[in-house]
Amino acid sequence: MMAWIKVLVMVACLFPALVECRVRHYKFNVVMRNTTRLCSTKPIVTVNGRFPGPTVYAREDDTVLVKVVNHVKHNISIHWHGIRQLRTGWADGPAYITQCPIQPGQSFVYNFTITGQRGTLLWHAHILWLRATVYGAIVILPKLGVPYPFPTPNREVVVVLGEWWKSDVEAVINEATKSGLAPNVSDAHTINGHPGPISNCLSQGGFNLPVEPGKTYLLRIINAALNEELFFKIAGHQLTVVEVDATYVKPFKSDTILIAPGQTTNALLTADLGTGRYMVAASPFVDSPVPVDNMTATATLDYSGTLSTTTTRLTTPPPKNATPVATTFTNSLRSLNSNQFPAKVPLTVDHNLLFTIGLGVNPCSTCVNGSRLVGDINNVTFVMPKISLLQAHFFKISNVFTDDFPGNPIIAYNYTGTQPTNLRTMKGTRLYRLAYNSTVQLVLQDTGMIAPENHPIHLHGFNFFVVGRGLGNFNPKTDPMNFNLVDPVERNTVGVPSGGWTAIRFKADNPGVWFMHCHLEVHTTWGLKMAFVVDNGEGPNETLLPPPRDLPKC
Ligand SMILES: *[C@@H]1O[C@H](CO)[C@@H](O)[C@H](O)[C@H]1NC(C)=O
Ligand SMILES: *[C@@H]1O[C@H](CO)[C@@H](O)[C@H](O)[C@H]1NC(C)=O
Ligand SMILES: *[C@@H]1O[C@H](CO)[C@@H](O)[C@H](O)[C@H]1NC(C)=O
Ligand SMILES: *[C@@H]1O[C@H](CO)[C@@H](O)[C@H](O)[C@H]1NC(C)=O
Ligand SMILES: *[C@@H]1O[C@H](CO)[C@@H](O)[C@H](O)[C@H]1NC(C)=O
Ligand SMILES: *[C@@H]1O[C@H](CO)[C@@H](O)[C@H](O)[C@H]1NC(C)=O
Ligand SMILES: *[C@@H]1O[C@H](CO)[C@@H](O)[C@H](O)[C@H]1NC(C)=O
Ligand SMILES: *[C@@H]1O[C@H](CO)[C@@H](O)[C@H](O)[C@H]1NC(C)=O
Ligand SMILES: *[C@@H]1O[C@H](CO)[C@@H](O)[C@H](O)[C@H]1NC(C)=O
Ligand SMILES: *[C@@H]1O[C@H](CO)[C@@H](O)[C@H](O)[C@H]1NC(C)=O
Ligand SMILES: [Cu+2]
Repeated sequence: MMAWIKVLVMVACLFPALVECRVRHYKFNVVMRNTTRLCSTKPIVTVNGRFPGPTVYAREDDTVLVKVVNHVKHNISIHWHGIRQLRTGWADGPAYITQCPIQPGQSFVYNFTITGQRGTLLWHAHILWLRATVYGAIVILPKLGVPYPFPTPNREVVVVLGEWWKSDVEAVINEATKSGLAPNVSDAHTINGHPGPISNCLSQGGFNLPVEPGKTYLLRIINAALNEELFFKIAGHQLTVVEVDATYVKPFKSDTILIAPGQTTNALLTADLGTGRYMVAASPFVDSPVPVDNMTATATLDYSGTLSTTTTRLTTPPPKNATPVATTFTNSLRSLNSNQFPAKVPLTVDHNLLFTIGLGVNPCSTCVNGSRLVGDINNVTFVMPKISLLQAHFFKISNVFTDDFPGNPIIAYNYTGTQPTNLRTMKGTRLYRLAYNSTVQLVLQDTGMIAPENHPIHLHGFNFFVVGRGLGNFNPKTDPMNFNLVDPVERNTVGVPSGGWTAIRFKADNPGVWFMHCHLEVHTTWGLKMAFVVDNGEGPNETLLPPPRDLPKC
């Protein structure tokens, strides 16, 4: 009898709009599935055989328990991208940073509580390139009875953007790792798993979004692509942006949304055209001379009652190098900063950091050119450890990492000027140590090594405020005078402009080891990554919990 009641409660809890549940159970079976996209059949790694994977629904303050069972031959781990994981770093997910991978045949229960967050986030695999097909949405509803700070939509729709390779993605990155050159770009972008009808594969339908005239829809847009920032547009309609990375923003209208891998955007769409069929487009944004998949993914917005003979009204995506469109969107983002949702920007700074982010070239005798492309932060190309950094930190295991990550470039140079002749980097598993509650100002400075490029930098375990942004080299004397310390946007992933810089601030109020990396997977693979280690504060509420018993072993 009790067992049946437990099962009923668990099932009911999958419908959070109907019942209140403080604990939500999910089961993720990692399995292979054959699929046909772009008219080619291939097996892909999925969760529960679904692509994109299942949406995780929860309410603010809920505890989420996800049992991940690995039925495939790859090691796996899942990251709950943007979830703060207060004191529960063990459930964060990046392989060899906070846990050893879940090996074939094994399982692990991710156990975390959602505190002080509501909105849209995403989950994805955080090992190798498996997140190409292993991803899905996280929808965090406000506490029961608390309304959105914007008009309640009639319906909500998850829109996950992705990237598709005809080949096996692990073969793509393995080939590149062997040659030392850049990996092949993808063959298509996708909207909810579909490249859309306008592609060189006529048999494919696309994602269809049915709407009724006069109604309002909340689009929960997620960029789960591996390597490309995307523009998102709907023919004939404006979107009202109300939230990014699960933080509310001051609403603003835009016909184009810019979204980097790892970012999320909630936007209201009013179906105010009465009838017809309208093209939805996701296209790349790259404003540097690097190879890019230039395919546009399409879907259809379909008004009820539209005749089947009606042609779809098309939209023209911005050119892929449309920096002004991207900049206008980025500059429109402001925290809501209301009484209920204040922007708690740190006003004092304990650690004033400048990190250069970019690429380099190191010798490699077995590589095609005798050299290998690498990524680095402050000239350190990160070397992955053999056991997780969080375990090494918690159990005080030595010789896994050092805590001497340079807070500033060791050699200062004109970062965005003429390319230096020496493109070499050094290797290391170096972390930057922060005392609990210390405040950080971090300037992320793009370099022109190889090519200036827009890097979406993601910090685990924290939200940060984006207080400033500019082109060229950051000027520590004049640029801080223009910082926005009142209502800067709060997020977990920020695009550093090509040949420019972005300044962020955060408070180190979460003990543990927290990964920071470029969310272009190709750059992460190349070593554009590092981690912060945040010490415990005072008392149990400021102390990292002990590891769960089923934490995977290496
Ligand atoms: C996928 O298709 C191949 C070839 O048709 C088949 O051998 C394999 O069993 C299928 N795998 C799955 C998981 O369905
Ligand atoms: C989840 O973690 C909490 C501590 O944060 C613990 O009290 C609870 O027992 C855990 N639940 C499971 C099912 O492991
Ligand atoms: C990468 O692209 C090249 C050139 O198109 C092709 O020959 C190669 O097979 C591709 N590699 C993979 C793993 O798909
Ligand atoms: C897209 O890229 C391919 C290969 O790089 C190129 O041949 C093609 O001309 C490009 N198309 C557009 C519209 O830029
Ligand atoms: C490496 O080789 C490729 C093709 O062989 C060439 O296009 C490229 O310029 C070379 N890159 C470097 C950094 O030497
Ligand atoms: C850096 O180089 C650029 C391009 O050559 C130049 O315009 C700029 O003035 C230089 N900046 C500094 C601080 O030297
Ligand atoms: C980076 O490190 C390499 C290897 O130690 C060194 O040769 C190079 O000068 C360094 N470059 C910078 C910009 O610090
Ligand atoms: C951290 O800050 C909170 C207030 O924000 C304070 O209550 C707590 O004592 C501080 N802890 C430490 C270790 O400074
Ligand atoms: C720890 O946090 C809980 C929940 O926020 C609170 O009820 C409790 O008083 C705190 N304990 C201490 C020692 O600060
Ligand atoms: C899976 O992870 C374990 C533990 O780190 C490692 O020993 C093993 O080589 C990995 N397996 C594969 C196929 O990468
Ligand atoms: Cu990058």
